[in-house]
Amino acid sequence: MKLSTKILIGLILGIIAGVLLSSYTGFIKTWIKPFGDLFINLIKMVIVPLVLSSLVVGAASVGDVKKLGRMGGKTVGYYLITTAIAVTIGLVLANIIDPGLNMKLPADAKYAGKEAPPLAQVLLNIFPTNPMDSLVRADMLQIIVFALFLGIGITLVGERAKPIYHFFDGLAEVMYKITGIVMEFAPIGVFALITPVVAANGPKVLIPLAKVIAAVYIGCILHAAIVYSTAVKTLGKMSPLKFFKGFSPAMLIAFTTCSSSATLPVSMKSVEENLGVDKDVASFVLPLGATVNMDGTAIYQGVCAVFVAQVFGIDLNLGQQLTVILTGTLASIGAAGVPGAGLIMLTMVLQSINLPLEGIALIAGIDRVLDMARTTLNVTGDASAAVIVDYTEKKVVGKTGSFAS
Ligand code: DAS
Repeated sequence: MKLSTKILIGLILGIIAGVLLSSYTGFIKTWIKPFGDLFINLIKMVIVPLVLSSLVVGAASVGDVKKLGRMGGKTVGYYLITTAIAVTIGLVLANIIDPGLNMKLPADAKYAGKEAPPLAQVLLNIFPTNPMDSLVRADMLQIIVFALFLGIGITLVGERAKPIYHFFDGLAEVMYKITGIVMEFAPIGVFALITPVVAANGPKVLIPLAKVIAAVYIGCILHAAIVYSTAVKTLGKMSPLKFFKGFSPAMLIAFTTCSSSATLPVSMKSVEENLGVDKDVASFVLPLGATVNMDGTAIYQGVCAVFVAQVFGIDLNLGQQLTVILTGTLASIGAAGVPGAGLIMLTMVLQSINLPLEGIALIAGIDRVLDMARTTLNVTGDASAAVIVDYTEKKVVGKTGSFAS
């Protein structure tokens, strides 16, 4: 039986268990949830060495900085365009569904969470001052930047740096192998991750905010069905069915872990083994996407901005909605690939159009359910970029002969 089928069975059984055991939270907490935490810890264990080694090898084996620059330009350009479309879809849907109309904020609703860091600081922080510290803290953006410099440095030094290249090449292979072993545990891990979420988010929590949930889920499904299908078909020359089927294991892991970075090893394995994407493309596009490309989060920002405005009886004018598109895109770039990151970035979007942060307190209660959809879309957007960049790079190589390996 295929791994994705086993994971799907684990997901379905977990949902059923969550419904049946919803009043036995103590049992779930003691005997089920720990297996979910164990699974997340195991996949998190491989992220840093896997991303570092595969990116160093990716950057070094690209052979020349020109190709790296071209891949980077295509990747970032695609990410920005699809993210701006995503925020717009979120805004349009929310204006149609009106999730916050006639909803009153409970008097005790207070948002005491963290606020988003200023964007300039996020962009400056990308460059590490101490790469070892970045590795210890698993700061993915800093690790990516350091790995790119290291890979380019290996290329420029040439023969004498070959031992370093072979070390990272071997480490990448080992980490891929460990990822495969960990993934055998995925069906149990997914079961144990989804059961407590279903038990905690029963109808009593979800129904009052069903419109917000509907707007985010419909937005994510539309974005995947329209934008990604069109993009992989026209720009990546791949059938959308093959794309979604081949990437489904990673989508299921994203749905249950709510973490793009925890899903990264599975994303890389899925695009390489099921979609034929070259390793040096996957190890460049996916780690970058897992930290800066979050179309699901962008949709969520658009929907929630309108929701909070409606709860407070505030009409958003066109200027404010355009501001939401800009800040929603930037917020999704700044959000980390971890559970709940989008909720923190929402403070930036609301502040940009002077909406009260108290509105976030309402969303916080269902944020985990919204995070499942937005994280799944986030990682799927990264995979669509990998397919497109891989196809266009193969076209370029086809035209100009093989690159220096
Ligand atoms: N959970 C985040 C991710 O891993 C997205 C978010 O919180 O918006 O992609």
